[in-house]
Amino acid sequence: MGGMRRFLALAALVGAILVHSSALAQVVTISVEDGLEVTPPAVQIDAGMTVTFTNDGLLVHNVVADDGVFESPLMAPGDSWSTVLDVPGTHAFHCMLHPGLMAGTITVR
Ligand SMILES: [Cu+2]
Repeated sequence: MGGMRRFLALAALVGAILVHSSALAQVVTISVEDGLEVTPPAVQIDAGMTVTFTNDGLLVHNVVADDGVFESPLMAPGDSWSTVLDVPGTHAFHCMLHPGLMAGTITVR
């Protein structure tokens, strides 16, 4: 009885770890910084993956897709914002506060 319960608890734990690690693999992080740059400037993802933008600078930034596929709120330093992208194509994006300076692309396969 006790052994079976332990086995089930262990199986649940292993399952939770597997689900967690596969979820992590579906996330791409893009760093937005005050050097008015985006790192990396171009990423490729599979449809349905999550893109997380982090503001690693000291100024407020945001990210807006030129084609309107996504638009983040303003991000204070240290903030991050995530979106799931499932529209295939290359989506250029920029920072509303620093147009022409901060830009990148996300290609969704
Ligand atoms: Cu900016």
